[in-house]
Amino acid sequence: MGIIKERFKGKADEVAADIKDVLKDHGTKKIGEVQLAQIYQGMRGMTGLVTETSLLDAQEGIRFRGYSIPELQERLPKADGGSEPLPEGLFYLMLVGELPTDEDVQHVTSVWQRRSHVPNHVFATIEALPVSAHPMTQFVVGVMALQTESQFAKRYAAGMNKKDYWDAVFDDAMDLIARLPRIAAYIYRRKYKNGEHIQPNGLLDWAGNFAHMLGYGDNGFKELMRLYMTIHADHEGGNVSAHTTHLVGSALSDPYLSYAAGMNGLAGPLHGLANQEVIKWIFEMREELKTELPSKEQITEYVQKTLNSGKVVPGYGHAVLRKTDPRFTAQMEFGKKHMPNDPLVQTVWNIYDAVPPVLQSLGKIKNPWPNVDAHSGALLVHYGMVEYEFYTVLFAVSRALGVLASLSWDRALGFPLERPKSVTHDAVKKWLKGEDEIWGE
Ligand code: HAX
Repeated sequence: MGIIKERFKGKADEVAADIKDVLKDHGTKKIGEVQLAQIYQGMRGMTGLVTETSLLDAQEGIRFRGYSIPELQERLPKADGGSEPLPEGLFYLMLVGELPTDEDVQHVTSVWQRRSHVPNHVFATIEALPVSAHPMTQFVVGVMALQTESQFAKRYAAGMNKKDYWDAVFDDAMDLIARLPRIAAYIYRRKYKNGEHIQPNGLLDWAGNFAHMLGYGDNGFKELMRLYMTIHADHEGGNVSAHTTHLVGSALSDPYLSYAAGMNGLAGPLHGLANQEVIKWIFEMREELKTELPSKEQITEYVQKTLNSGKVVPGYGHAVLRKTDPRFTAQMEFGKKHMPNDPLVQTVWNIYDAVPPVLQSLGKIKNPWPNVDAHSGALLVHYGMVEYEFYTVLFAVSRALGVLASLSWDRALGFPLERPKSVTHDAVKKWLKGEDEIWGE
């Protein structure tokens, strides 16, 4: 067994034994109280899942195994000469629950390098799609084509013992993460760079090599990718992409099928696609106002117009967070350090000043503050990546780290099929009249 696999299994066995004890002593204890509105309104605030890799606090933002983003920026290993964390380190932390050493991170890098080969039929499958297909469509199709390589699916078909599910899921998770940058870069070069592909550089770290294959040799872009891949990786378990991956995996669909399902959810505009929508919205505003740097007054007016036409302001609001997203702040700090005078980046900051008071004045929005997607596009454009339809693919590559570490935990802890109860509106009304006592009491 590999070093990380062994450490992961050791930790998972400890937690599994503890869960058994906790359930034996406290299994009937009530956690929260479900209100009728919650089952109609997206289950907000309803605790319904256990996800080990990270925990979201509405005021403070995300913590990965207890560490905030600034703490990770300080404590996770960096590339030589770099100052942003290596996402390999975050993956190790989410998986094993402890901060990695430099050697641990080098080990993850080299395992992913070794496992990064993508078979030709995956590229041929992508090539069968029109080049005009959205990059997220091409990406998910590529992942589905790669499912032929699933060790879980093969071992299950051969009659695997349920005690070994975690082992096959772990191996699929490592293989898939290793291969995703190649698939994503292939789609980018196919769609936007005349199919001029760039071979991987085996000397680079996972995110650095991804930047290289995308065609961005600049050290600043490599650093941005390391930060980007770290901060987009996980946001506890209830968001659409994480929850979907977990749900589909609970049917023992293999990690390729589960991750692809999750990424179909990430491709929605209220979730990960918001990152392309933000930059599209800013470009349209600049075009309409005929200025590179709209004033705060102009932005305020444009926001009103967006709201009046029945659209959301992309990049603002959140289902759980009630403060500025620390992932936004981390990107703002990156912008201040590397490109403080970039007019697009300054526009993102002016929007940050202008939008919250307008959203607050509507009185119905629970969180008027920016989320992760409000900032990311402007940093990418600075380095020349203007093709905003591709942005959600970057998010998807990063999100693999969190959802696949979580899927490994799901199987190691032996979590069962997820199957909550649903009711009809009619049944609710009967229950309210006291005519139906079957559920809810
Ligand atoms: N602009 C306009 N209206 C907004 C809004 C925004 N940015 N955010 C929320 N609202 C509206 C909602 O549409 C809802 O309106 P109705 O009552 O008319 O339906 C009302 O305010 C209450 O919504 P809420 O309770 O504050 O927010 P939700 O938990 O329902 O939704 C969303 C959270 C993130 C979906 C929402 O804030 C939104 O649509 N934001 C814009 C899209 C976006 O940035 N998505 C990315 C979120 C982060 C993420 O997942 N990244 O991947």
